[in-house]
Amino acid sequence: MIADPRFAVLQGDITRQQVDAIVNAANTTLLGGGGVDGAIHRAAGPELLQECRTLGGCPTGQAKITRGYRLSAKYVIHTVGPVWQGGQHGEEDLLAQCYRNCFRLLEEHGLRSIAFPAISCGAYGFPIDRAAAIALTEIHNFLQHNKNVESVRVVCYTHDVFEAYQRLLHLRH
Ligand code: AR6
Repeated sequence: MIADPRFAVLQGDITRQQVDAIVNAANTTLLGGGGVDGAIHRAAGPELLQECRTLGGCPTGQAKITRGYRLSAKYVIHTVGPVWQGGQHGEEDLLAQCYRNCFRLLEEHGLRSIAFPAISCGAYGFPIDRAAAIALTEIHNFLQHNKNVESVRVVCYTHDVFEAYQRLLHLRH
């Protein structure tokens, strides 16, 4: 499905990515947490939390942008994925909205490269295969309509997430 050379799935640490923006899987307070959120705040330094304090939180499915401070990435796009509650609470649509709102901010700021973690696939318990399918659909739709962006990456921290993406990519090819 995504045969676009601008797209890649890799295994690694998103804080090390040299892209215009990395995406943070945050919570509605935007004041930090565990998982990828904790890793991004540690790598960016305390100035990131200071800026986040000015944002007034973020509803689930929405996204807000800050600078990247000590990260290689110039910006952090903070989005809040849904907590998985069995699938009957709009979780799939909310997760799709996360990706769309991150891409909207990318375009609004004229940025050309972005790296996503597996939003909601850790503490928030979203089934990985379903989350990966949603991510791939949204990334595909975005790349179809946007020809200026140079790179969209999904950075998987764990092998199970990486394998889920690989399975889907093979199925969809
Ligand atoms: N680079 C890339 N991916 C990572 C990294 C990293 N350095 N560290 C973890 N992951 P999670 P969520 C993966 O729990 O499910 C936080 O406390 C991880 O293996 O970080 O959206 C927030 O403050 C998993 O595949 O985010 C919220 O309270 C994926 O990132 C809550 O967790 C997402 O796992 C959000 O939960």
